[in-house]
Amino acid sequence: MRLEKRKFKLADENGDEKLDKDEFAAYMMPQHYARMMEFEVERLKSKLDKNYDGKISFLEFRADRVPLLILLLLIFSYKVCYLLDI
Ligand SMILES: [Ca+2]
Ligand SMILES: [Ca+2]
Repeated sequence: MRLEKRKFKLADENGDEKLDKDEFAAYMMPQHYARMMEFEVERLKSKLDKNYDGKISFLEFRADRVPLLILLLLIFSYKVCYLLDI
């Protein structure tokens, strides 16, 4: 399944194939939703893992810093939201 379709299905919490306000927010701001966060981490990890061994080596890490920075920002913002309970 294509990534965007998977992301849409994850955001569509009630499975009606439409995004209501809260589901759309989950799609657009996945860092605030635990069910979306796991998808985003996996998506970025897959992008970095150039040799498909399931792990990120330092060379892979260095080769693509921008997605990693995004991943770190997503994790950080998710943790802040969790701590602030928002
Ligand atoms: Ca829905
Ligand atoms: Ca790898």
